[in-house]
Amino acid sequence: MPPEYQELVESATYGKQDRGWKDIGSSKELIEQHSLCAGCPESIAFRYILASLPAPEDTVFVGSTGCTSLVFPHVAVQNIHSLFGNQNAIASGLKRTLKARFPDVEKDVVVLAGDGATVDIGLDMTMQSWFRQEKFTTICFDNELYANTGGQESGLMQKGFVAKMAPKGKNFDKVRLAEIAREAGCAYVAMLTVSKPNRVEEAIKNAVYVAREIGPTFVQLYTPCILEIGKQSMEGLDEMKDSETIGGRFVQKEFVTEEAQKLIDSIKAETKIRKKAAKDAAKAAKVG
Ligand SMILES: Cc1ncc(C[n+]2csc(CCOP(=O)(O)OP(=O)(O)O)c2C)c(N)n1
Ligand code: SF4
Ligand SMILES: [Mg+2]
Repeated sequence: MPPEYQELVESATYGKQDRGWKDIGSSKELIEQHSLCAGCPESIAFRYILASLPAPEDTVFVGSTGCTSLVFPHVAVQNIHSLFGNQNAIASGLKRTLKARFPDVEKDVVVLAGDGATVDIGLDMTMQSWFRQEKFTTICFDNELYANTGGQESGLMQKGFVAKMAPKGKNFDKVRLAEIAREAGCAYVAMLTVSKPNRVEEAIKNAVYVAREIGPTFVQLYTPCILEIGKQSMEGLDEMKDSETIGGRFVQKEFVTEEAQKLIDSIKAETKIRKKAAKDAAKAAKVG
């Protein structure tokens, strides 16, 4: 294994229960020489997600063509690249197969794809997996256009926006995907930007735990394409912060079923007890 990958495996991604966004300053989940544009918010979104997975060793990502897929060769988590738009169909088969093949191990399947793949070309596959109540998490990196192919209009693009390959401007509203996910049967839905890592961690953990026990979950993350909206590499964070203020299109939203909320509360309580016990044990070992 190349040394860069060894570092990812040994120092970051694997085998660290209760790892989270606070740990990313001391280790890395993503090789520095990744192929996203400098300052692209997708890179930090990837780091937060990878640091938040409850069991990265037993997680398989399913990706789709687009800027998101450029990152998968640079992370240390198993992943499958699917034909554009087919990601939720592939994930459905994969989750069922893993369940049959490893009945005693919890294997998490997480789809990670762009808005074009999730909403436009793949909407049928996305929604059918929710209707069937497939037990995996779908994450959409929403950059409000087709970035990888030069800026075509997407259903998640905001009304009136003029992109390089959509010169007349979008003439209908941004599709309300979080509401569609709720109505199509997702037990946990979150929509937010990646400006606040603690919120991203919470949404990812909740989504993965709920998908294990209850049913499909969906997380929509605003990861602006700085290149296509004409921002500099340092301006992604400000763009996300502006979009999440009151009245903005990315004000944080969460839809949680009663059953999912009960599960989330019980996992939080267990985690608190486990962390306190670990802290007490570390203190006792120091004194001893
Ligand atoms: C079957 C198929 N259709 C179309 C394409 C061309 N294609 C590649 S990336 C892309 C757009 C990706 O947009 P999105 O899913 O929003 O991801 P982003 O690049 O914005 O992260 C398209 C249409 C393809 N590779 N395969
Ligand atoms: S084109 Fe846009 S979304 Fe793709 S890597 Fe560059 S900034 Fe990120
Ligand atoms: Mg996109």
